[in-house]
Amino acid sequence: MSQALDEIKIGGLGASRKRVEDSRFIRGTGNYTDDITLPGMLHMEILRSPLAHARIKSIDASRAWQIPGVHLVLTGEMMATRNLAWMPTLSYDTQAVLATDKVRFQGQEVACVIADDPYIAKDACELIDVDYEPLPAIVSPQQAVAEGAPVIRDDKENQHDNVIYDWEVGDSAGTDRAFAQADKVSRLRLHYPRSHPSPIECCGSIADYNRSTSKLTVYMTTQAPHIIRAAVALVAELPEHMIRIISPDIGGGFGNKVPVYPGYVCSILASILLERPVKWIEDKSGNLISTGFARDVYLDGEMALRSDGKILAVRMHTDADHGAFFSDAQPSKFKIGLMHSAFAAYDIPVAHLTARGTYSNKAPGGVAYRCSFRVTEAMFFQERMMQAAAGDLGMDQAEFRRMNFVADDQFPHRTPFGFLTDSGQYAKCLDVGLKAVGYEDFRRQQAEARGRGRLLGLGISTMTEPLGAGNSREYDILGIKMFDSAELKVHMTGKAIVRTGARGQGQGHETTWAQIVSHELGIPAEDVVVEEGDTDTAPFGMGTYASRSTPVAGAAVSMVSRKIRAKARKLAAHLLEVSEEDVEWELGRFYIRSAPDRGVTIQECAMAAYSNMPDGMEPGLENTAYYDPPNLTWPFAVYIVTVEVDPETGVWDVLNMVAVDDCGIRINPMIVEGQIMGGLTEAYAMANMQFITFDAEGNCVGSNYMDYLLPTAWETPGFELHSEVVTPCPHHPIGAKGIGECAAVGGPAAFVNAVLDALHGTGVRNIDMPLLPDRVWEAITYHRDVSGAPPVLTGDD
Ligand code: MCN
Ligand code: CUN
Repeated sequence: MSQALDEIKIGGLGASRKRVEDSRFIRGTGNYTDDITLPGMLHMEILRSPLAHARIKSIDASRAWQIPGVHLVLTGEMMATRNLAWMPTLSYDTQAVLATDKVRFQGQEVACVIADDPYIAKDACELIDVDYEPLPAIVSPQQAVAEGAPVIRDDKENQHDNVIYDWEVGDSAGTDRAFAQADKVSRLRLHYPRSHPSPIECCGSIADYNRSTSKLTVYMTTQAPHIIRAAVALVAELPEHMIRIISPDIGGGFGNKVPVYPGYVCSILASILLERPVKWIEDKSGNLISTGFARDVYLDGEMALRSDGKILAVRMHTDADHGAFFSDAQPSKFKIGLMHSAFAAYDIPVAHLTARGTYSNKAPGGVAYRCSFRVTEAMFFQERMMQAAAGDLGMDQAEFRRMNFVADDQFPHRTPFGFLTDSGQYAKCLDVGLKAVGYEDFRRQQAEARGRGRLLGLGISTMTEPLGAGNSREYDILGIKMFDSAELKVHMTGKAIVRTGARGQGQGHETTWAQIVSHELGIPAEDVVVEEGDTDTAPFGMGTYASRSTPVAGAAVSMVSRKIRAKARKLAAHLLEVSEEDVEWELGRFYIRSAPDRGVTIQECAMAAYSNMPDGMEPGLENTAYYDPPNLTWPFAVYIVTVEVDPETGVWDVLNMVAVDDCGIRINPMIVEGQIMGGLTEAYAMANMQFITFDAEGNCVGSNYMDYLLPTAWETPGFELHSEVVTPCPHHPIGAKGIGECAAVGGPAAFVNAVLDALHGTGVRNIDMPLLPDRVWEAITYHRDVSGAPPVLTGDD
């Protein structure tokens, strides 16, 4: 206990330390990509396609070249001469850098102008004449596979239709057998609309090629700088040691800053050609129209049930709309990400999932927005299906979940799709949530209110998310194994610097990694500085997404600290003139077992590493650890929402929302709560207001914040967070599991389930997100399901 208290004092594990990075962010002294100005820097703007699908007959840039201040106009044709018109994606597909043959989505990059300032560049873009021959657009997976559909990717030799893959996982025959024995089969079909991470900062880069040193430095908004370095080395055929990627402060990523975008590539080529720094900063509509979409899947499935409520099997199918290029950033083995993490929390003997990915005339999508590779869609379907099945059985929602949960003593548990979950207390989380929301009481109120024509509803959602890819046996991106790293240097005065291969975008790594060092070594957290994002200084790592930082890089911070401690122990033995076996450790201090008063601090050991090391010992106190996790971490959460729906208008208000998150040991409880609140806010936005849709010509609706709504503090409901359930991760060095995405993953179904619960008895089984008032009203008024994306209204409507 006293160690725990001491540890809180020095800002170690469990301390709600204030975020150290915030002192610069809230003073306006952060250093974002757009804050950086280099001598002689030029500015790049991108000309984007106004059409979703069209053949390019010609591009005439002569008028643009004539504008004073224009240095370069890049077109696909010029890129092609350097073999850069196309680039490989992270999913073994190709993506046009600048269009040559056709444009395949509205907003696609067609040309770039590099000029003295961004305004000249923008003006010059408008003088580029592109002659397009419009082609019919495909905006859904259904259209993509229809007879006679135009082939979008006719650039690919063996591509004769719009299907990217047909993929399956699970046990098809076993699932069929289980369905044959079912007392009841419950079915559900739904659509998870296309959404966008929309971080405050858009994407951008400053490429700076120096001819005299042959060094290319790129400042850019990337969540994974080392991956970008490798990609640039391989695609542009530049020597890797001459490439330095620096990811400065990032104004939110949420997955938007994982992929490689044409703008990055063009700014790099422009800088090489012009031998001057070239800055590209995307504008808001460029960001919303062309980068990093998520979701856009149809999910279909059925559940085989025994009449007592036991789930016997699940069958799922998904149609995923990937847009014009298959550019998902995800582990290579899995075509539809980790969609097959569905139903991991439930004890279901057998399941089968089929997935079909198709091209469409939409911007490339499939980025996992705040989601460990399609887990959001998986959990949404799972929890909507659970609600539908409980309803079909006439069973209580909570009871149906509880009876099917994997029990605490069933771990390690093989999920129906083959993952191995290792820990959790699912029923306990549910109980805490039900108690907090006052379940029985609410059900009484609900019945009573109904008598008076008021519609109250309660929705439950649970989620368990596979966080922390690798292990390297199963997880790789383009063949690069997924693991991570940390380097720790303890200076002679006992102050330290830790660097990792991760790259925070607002998650608080600068605060929490120091806390891990503090926990392992007893060095006060304020004496540890954290640095990430510079490939010349940080050890190799796969970056920050899929909430993998704590499970992997965070674990590496622990492991490297332990290596330092092992060396410090030798130094302590030397200073205390005893053998190493006689030395004991307590937080921040080694002492002699038989004489506990005689000891040396970790700071004294650090000084000795530079001034008084034993004969033969290598000087210094520095080390690096690469960490390849034995398994993913499996956090669990229960989210419960209560709502009131106005039958006259379809408007629904959240009365209460309770979140019970078990992410194992919390390094910094305050940061964890911040992550949960942020995720719940995004979940609320998805359920309530957000969608990006396309008209029949492929025009994107949602390319500005009038159409794509972000929730403000005004709309966002309050959240009641519970932290009393803690199941340490059995294989993580400090027992932590990831948390960054959980609430965004599990949250949406809780809201939707609550609204549908309020409509109980009307026969309405599904309303697809977003639950806009007119859609809810339509369901109530006409007693019917409301499916698909909201229609696009045109001027004629
Ligand atoms: N943490 C903790 N105890 C735990 C788990 C985590 O104290 N048991 C802390 C971590 O130390 C870290 C934070 O919580 O400071 C999030 O940790 P983790 O769950 O490991 O997630 P990552 O750091 O890998 O962050 C990625 C995740 C993802 S994938 C998206 S998307 C997302 C998210 O984080 N993007 C964000 N949260 C975001 N928060 C902000 N402010 N901005 C973004 O762009
Ligand atoms: Cu999944 S969005 Mo986050 O992984 O960067």
